[in-house]
This record gives sequence, structure tokens and C-alpha cells, in this order.
Amino acid sequence: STDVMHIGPGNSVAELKESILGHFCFDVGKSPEYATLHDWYMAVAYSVRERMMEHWVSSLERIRDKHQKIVGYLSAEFLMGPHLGNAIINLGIEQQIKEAAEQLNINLDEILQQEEEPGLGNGGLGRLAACYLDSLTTLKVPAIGYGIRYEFGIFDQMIRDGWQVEITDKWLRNGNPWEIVKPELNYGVKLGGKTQGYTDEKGGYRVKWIPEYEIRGVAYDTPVPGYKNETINLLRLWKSEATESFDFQAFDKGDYYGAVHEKVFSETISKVLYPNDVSEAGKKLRLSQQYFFVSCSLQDALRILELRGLSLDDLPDAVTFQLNDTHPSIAIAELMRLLVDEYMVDWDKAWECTRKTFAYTNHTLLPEALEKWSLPLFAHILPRHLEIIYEINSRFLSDIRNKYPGDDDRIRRMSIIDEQGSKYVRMAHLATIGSHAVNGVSALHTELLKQDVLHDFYELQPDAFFNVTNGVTPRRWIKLYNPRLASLISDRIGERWITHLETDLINLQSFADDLSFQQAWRDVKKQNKTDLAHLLKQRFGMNINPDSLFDIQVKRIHEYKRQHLNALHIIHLYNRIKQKRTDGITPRTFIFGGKAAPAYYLAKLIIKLINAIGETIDNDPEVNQFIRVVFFPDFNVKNGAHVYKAADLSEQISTAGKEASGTGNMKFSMNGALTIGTYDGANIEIMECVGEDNFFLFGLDAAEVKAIKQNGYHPYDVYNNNNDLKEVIDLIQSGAFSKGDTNIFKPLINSLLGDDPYLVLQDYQAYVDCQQRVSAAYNNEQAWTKMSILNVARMGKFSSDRSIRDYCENIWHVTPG
Ligand code: DL6
Repeated sequence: STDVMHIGPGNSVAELKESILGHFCFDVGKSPEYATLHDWYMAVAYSVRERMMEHWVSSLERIRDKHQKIVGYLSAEFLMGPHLGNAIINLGIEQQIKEAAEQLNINLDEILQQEEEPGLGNGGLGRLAACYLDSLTTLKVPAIGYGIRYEFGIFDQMIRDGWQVEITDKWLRNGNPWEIVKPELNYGVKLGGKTQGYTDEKGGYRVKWIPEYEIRGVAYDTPVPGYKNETINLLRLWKSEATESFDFQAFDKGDYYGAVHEKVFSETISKVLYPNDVSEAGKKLRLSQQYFFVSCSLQDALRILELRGLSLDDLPDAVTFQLNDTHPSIAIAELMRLLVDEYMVDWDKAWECTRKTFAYTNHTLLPEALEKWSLPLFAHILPRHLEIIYEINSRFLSDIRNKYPGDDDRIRRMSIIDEQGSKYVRMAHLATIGSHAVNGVSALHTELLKQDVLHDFYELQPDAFFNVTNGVTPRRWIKLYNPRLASLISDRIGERWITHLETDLINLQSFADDLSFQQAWRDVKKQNKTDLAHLLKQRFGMNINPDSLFDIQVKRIHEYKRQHLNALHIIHLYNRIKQKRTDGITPRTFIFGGKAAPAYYLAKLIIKLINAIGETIDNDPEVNQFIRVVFFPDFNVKNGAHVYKAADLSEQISTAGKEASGTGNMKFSMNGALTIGTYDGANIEIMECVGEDNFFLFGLDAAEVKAIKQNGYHPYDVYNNNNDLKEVIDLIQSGAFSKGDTNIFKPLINSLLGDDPYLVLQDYQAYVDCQQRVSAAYNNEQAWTKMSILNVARMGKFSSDRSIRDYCENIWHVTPG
């Protein structure tokens, strides 16, 4: 690897310029006079990638080092966001690149805009995986992110007539300069068919799987750079292909279409990301996708083990697999199959090795999101794995029977197979039983896992349960996307916070009362807000006032996240303005963004409602001198770059007990927004860190939510007993926001007045009252600025570096480099 160092390209302005021009000529293949911005983007991207390659090669050497444990992060989603800007920051070449671009007469910001978002994830879970890869690499932990190279990522959202319209995400259409295909790294993956028992040479009973068909997974690698540490990790995504492009037999018979069919089917597996952030059980293709990427990844890990000269006994010390939710949990049965059926390891030994190798992160308590597969479907696709799961289950349940004799109910509750009515395989149970560690993603969430969803498992093995509160990377979410704030912070406390958020950011505290610092702080926020206002004007013709309070809720649209509660508050203000009760109303701009799952009707109706309110207010000067409502279409990482930094107020208003953690809450607070939020997920820990006085808390807590549901909740009575709320709901019902149409929002109103599953009406008054406190606080500029500074200063805990250190110490037993 030292030889390679010599050929590494230099980072001076002149060298970068030459490199960009070189790539322009040799890779883009055009003369600069015909160049499009995208051509320049490709040339710059290749130049930057080149600067990662020497470190890539030396990092691969580390992966071959048999003394280092590798983290295999298994995730069906990686929401990486654009690579170019991040790579420039992490390589520490932003000044040089900027200057090189200037000398070439190209605008770096425009170039950065050219990059298509690699949207291979739905929301928080996929973005968390991306933040974790950044931190793993920055902490020099050898890691491979394993996932699927979806040809179509999360759909692009357009808004037409106020409704969400989904457009396929053709992110690869103009090429992807960040990936390197490794055709030699390919693995066969079997699907379907049946199993057959046989006797091996030693007279032992063995099983082989005779599949119906086999597909192939090919590795596509993307380098993940650490922050200024010359370290690269891999994101290795699998693309599915046919084992043979043509079935020659069919071709001989003249069945050309039949022959191509298999190829088409095989390629379908990695074709598209399921656009649902909650769950998509029951879909054959989804289970095939999960098995496909897991099988390729495990085969790859076993290949690396061999490459390092290690044996199967060494597996748990050589690699640790983190299951990002249950999506990859079939890996547990697959490793057992590989060990027992293919490497002829005996069951007990294989099981011990498997449990030591896997750990499982749970990301949701919502019952509808806990993955389960119907038995017939499972048997059809993975007949051998079902047998293995039965064996795991029967051994596990016999232990339980010994430990709790006669407790049949417990057996039923803990079984991997759900046998109440139709039979299902419960993937969370498989993941828990097959892992040595299970973790939730915030303190509250982990507590609720232990008390509720996985209570029996916790009782059985309390030491296997951990909390690892989520975190986000300050490199992308502060330094890259809020450069003004980043330099202001660095001016005062130096640059170490970028990699030492937990210890260093707190030093900002001493400036919280410094009036000139406060002014600089406000200037940054104001400029960020002005940027966002310009962008919304330019792209969508929207008019918003940067002097108003920017009140922002961006996240997936879901009833439990309660965007409709936010909407009800807006209508409350609308009513007050119409009734000339404007005392205490602070001018505000309400900004929403987020995608709804395409089949989630109520979520789409919430989008429509927000847009309908926005349009009505746009046309009403009496109201829009006070408030505006905008829906920022197609919220994704790329658009997030403009949003978090511009927020004054962050909306984190989920029903308590429903949001496992949240990570947007962290991004906002780190960028100087104050939070209005419920006692839920990581909100609680954020509040503990920034201080109750610097956080707007409202609403029921998780225990109260549970109690009120148990004792009988009657939303209609809440509505009837609160005139203000009644006026708000009745106004929607009257068609005031829908040109007189009294039907359109009925399903939403019926849901709220009927069973209101997420207690929107219950929390309404507390929310409105709390918003009133926000308005009052915002009017005291100095006090607000101080709170904003303290919010940022005290957010050190929420760096993903801290999360990764927690995983290293408690779960993976890996020492960061
Ligand atoms: O842990 C990342 C993220 C949390 O911050 C969110 O609170 C949680 O809703 C999300 N969970 C999912 C659920 N997916 N499944 N199954 O996306 O995880």
C-alpha cells in the first residue's frame, strides 16, 4: 500500500484544476465549449473520487488485517444524500476546489446542485445508516455497509392541485460517478423449490436445498470517506442479475421471449425500494429482496474471512453484523444454513457462532411495523430457512418450557411462529433470539421495548438489552449544510467540535450572553432564512417573509407524527385573525415537507389539507400579513440542506410513545432551532441536555397515553367541550379550505372524531397554549437568541460519533482506531 501512496494525486489548486480538466477530456469526452453543468459535475466528481482511491486501497488492507474486527452494517436502506459536497468536506479540500472551479469559470454551488440524490431509503432509518457510516469511518472502525443497489430509489414527490403525485426516481439515468462495479464479486442466491434429506459419508443426516431458480448478486462499491483521516470504508450494494442471460434451451426452440423472461425476473429483485417507512409485509418481492442482499453479504463476509486466513471458528471475533431493524434478520437463518448445510458445522456450534455474530437494533414499536411473513409465502420462497427457523424455535421453546414449566401462554407469546389464526413468522423474535444484543434507539424507546414489545425476552435475558440513542453526523448536518454557523462556531471555539462534538461544543455556552456574538448568531439565522425564501420563490414562486418566525415540520407524513395537529393550530390562528383577535400573534411562516407512502390515503389527505390551508391564506391578505403556510415538495436530504439551518422552531409533536427516536429533532436543534415537542423518543434526552427552560414541552407522556387509551378515550367529547377546537374542525368541515367542498376532508375528520388513534384532539389545547408561549418568547429577541445558542452548545451528545462509540463499547466490542 505504501507504493500506492506515491501515485496519489495532489490537492493544490493547480493539481485539482488539471485533474478536473483531465477528467473532462478523458472521461466526459467533450470539448469544454460544449459542456453542460452536468458534464462539469462529472469531471469534478471523478477528480474528487480519485483523491479517495489511494486511501481506499490502504483501507482495504485494513479489512484484510486479521486482527481487526469488521463491522458489517446490514441495512435494506442507505439514504446517503449527495456525495460530492460531503467528500470535499471530509477530504478537507473545500478551499482548493472552490478556487479551482473559479479559475475554470464554473460555479461550485451550481455543480453541487447537479448531483442526483441517491435516495435509497425512506426516512430516518436509512439516513441513520448513512450517518453511522460517516462516523464509523471518522472513528477508523473498519466497516462495510451492506445493502441493495435499487435502480429506483424513493419516488420523487410532486404536488399537483395540492395532492401528492409520485414520480419514479431515475437516479442512475445520467450515470453514477461514485460507484465502482466489482463484477468478480458476485454470488449466487437461490430461491424457491424444495429441500431433500440425505445421509453424508459419516452417516449423518443432512439436508440440501433444491431451488426453483437462482439469481446472482453483483457488488457495487461506493467509497465512504472519514473526516480528514485518510480512511475509507465501503458501502457495498448488491445488484441482482440473471445467472445466465439467455436460457439457450428455450432459445433453441425459438422461444426468445421466454428466454429473456428469466433475466427480466432476476433483475426485478433490486429494481425498486419499497416506499413505505413503516412496513410492507406480505409482499413476495420484498422478502426476496431481503434474502437476496443478506445472502450476498454473508457469502462476501465468509470470503473475506478466508482471505484473512481465518477459520469459521474465528467468525465472531472477525466480524460483527448489526441488523438495522428486522429487514435483514433472515440473515440469522441464512448463516445457520451456510454453516450447517454447506460447511457441515454441527448445529450447536453454528448456533453459538451465529448468536455471537449478530446484534439487532429495533426502530419501531408500532404494531403494524413489526414485520411478519405468512407461513405459506415464506415456505414458498425460503423452504430451507423455514425448516431452520422451526428448529431454532423448537430448541428455544424447549428452554423456555424448562425455565417456566406450565406457562403455555408465555410459549405462545415468545414463539417465532405466530399461531393465533393464520400463521406467521415473527421476524423481531427471530432477530432477538438469534442476537447477543438487542437495542432500542432512545432511552424511552428502549424502556418501552423492555416493558412491552420484547418484555418476555427482556425477562429471560436482561443483560442482552442496551440503549443506544441515535445521533447524526455534524460533518454533513452542520459543517456542510450550515457553513455560516460552522464558521461562527469555529471562530469562537476552534474546529475540534467537528470531530469532538460531545466535549467541545459546550464551550459555546460562555458566549450565550455576549451581545455581539448574539448579533452574529442572529445574522447567520437571518441569512439562512433569506436563502430559503429565495429558493422557494425561485423554484415554486412562493412568497415568504424572512422576518417572520420559521416554524418547520419536515419528516415522513404519518398520523402518529401528527402533521394534522400542526394544521389545526394554524387554523386556530386563522380564526383569531379573521375575528380580529390578533393580540399576541407573532408573524409566522409554517413550512412543511415530507413524503406519504403512496397507498396511505389519510397521509395524502393531510398533505392536501396543508396545501388547501396554504392556498386559502395566500389569497387572503387579511390573514397572510400574519401567517403563511407552504409545503416544500420532495423533501429529501438534498432539500434538507436548505431547511434545517433556516428554522426558528422545530416541530416534534408525535404522540408520546410512538416515535422511537427521531433524528430530525437533533438536526434542527444543532442548527439553532428551538423545539416544540412531546415527551417522546429522543426529544426527552434533547430536553434533558438543553434544559427545560430552553425547550417547549407539551402534551401527554407515554404513560398517560397508555392510561387514557385503557380507560376509554372519547375524542368526540373533547371536541364538544372545547369551543375553540370545535370551531377549527367545523371550519374544515364547512369547506372553507376546499372551495365549498364539504366531502373532501371528511375521512380525516371522521377519523379524528371517531377514534382519533393518535390523540390529536386530546393534545390540541396543550399544543395551542404552548405555541402561545413560543410566540411570546420569540418576541424577546435577546432571550430567544440565548436559548438558541444554548440549544446548539448542549447538543454534543447527539453526534453519531457518540452513538458509534456506544455500539463499539457495549455491543460490538471493537476499539475505534
Ligand atoms: O432509528 C432511526 C429512526 C427513528 O429515528 C424513528 O423514530 C423511527 O420511526 C425510524 N423507524 C423506522 C421504522 N422502520 N421500520 N420498521 O423507520 O427509525
